[in-house]
Amino acid sequence: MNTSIRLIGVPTDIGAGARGASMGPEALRVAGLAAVLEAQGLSVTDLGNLAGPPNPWQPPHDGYRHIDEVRAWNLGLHQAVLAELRAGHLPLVLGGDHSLGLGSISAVATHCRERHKKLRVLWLDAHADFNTAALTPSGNLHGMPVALLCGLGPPELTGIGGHVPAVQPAQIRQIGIRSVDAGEKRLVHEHGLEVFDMRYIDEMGMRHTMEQALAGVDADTHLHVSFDVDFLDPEVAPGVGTTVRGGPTYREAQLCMEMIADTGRLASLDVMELNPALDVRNRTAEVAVDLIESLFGKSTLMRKQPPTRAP
Ligand code: HAR
Ligand code: MN
Ligand code: MN
Ligand code: MN
Repeated sequence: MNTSIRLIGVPTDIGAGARGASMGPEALRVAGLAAVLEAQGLSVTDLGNLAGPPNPWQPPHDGYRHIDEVRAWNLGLHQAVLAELRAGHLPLVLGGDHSLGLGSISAVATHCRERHKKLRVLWLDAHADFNTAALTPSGNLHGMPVALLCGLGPPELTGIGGHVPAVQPAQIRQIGIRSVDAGEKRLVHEHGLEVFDMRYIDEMGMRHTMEQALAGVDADTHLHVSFDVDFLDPEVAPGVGTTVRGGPTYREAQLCMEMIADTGRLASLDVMELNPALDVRNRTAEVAVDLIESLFGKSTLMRKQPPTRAP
């Protein structure tokens, strides 16, 4: 795995339905993110925060809230992530709300096209984030980045990386999903998105889920993880704007991260939707840092191989 990590803070809640994710980057720093990764032998450079427009807190226009501001933040993030990838680093984006997945992942997709790498995106979230202007109940763009990446939406957003669509549904696996709007459900089905929802995880277990989600990841694969902190059960992670009951436990989430780490292919990461204004003594930020530690290979024992099941 690439051991040169670059932290990119993106302090905005421009696409969210609650204010406060703009404080996410600092909360992750306060929870000790850089030190925890350095203790694992990784090299960490904190590039500080990107700048962008303030949140004007407007109602939707033509189905979208703050489309110009969302574009501005995502253009800046796209350029920052692409520059780090081209320079050989592993960008770790500190969000910020999940509308920023657009800028981050469109940059990763561009990099993969330049390097002739396969792309696999793991979207860890309670939500499918596959809404359009016609379907959204809120106009909040953090409910739309996956659709935008797949080319569904206005050109000023879908075209941010210059290639439309930025990614194909077949490159994406969604995990932990348990809140999908009625019209969004139909669109997810039409586009053949592969979704490991909570029902799947309950029935099959996290281990089998991750084996399926990671199937086909090989030495030529760039693995991107987009970690929406509301993926986690709200009992574990209350500090997010849109909690949904019935998410993965702390331990299920750890296994998810450990199995991603085992591939050795993690090449870029988003940590999104952490909202310190809604958190309890920075507990959610600390949980997120624990999980990121596992994602970068922290393990209890020096195992040569993962434990195997009895035949
Ligand atoms: N589906 C709802 C909407 O579009 C809620 C989306 C909430 N999204 C996030 N990110 N918090 O996953 O308004
Ligand atoms: Mn999300
Ligand atoms: Mn979510
Ligand atoms: Mn790469």
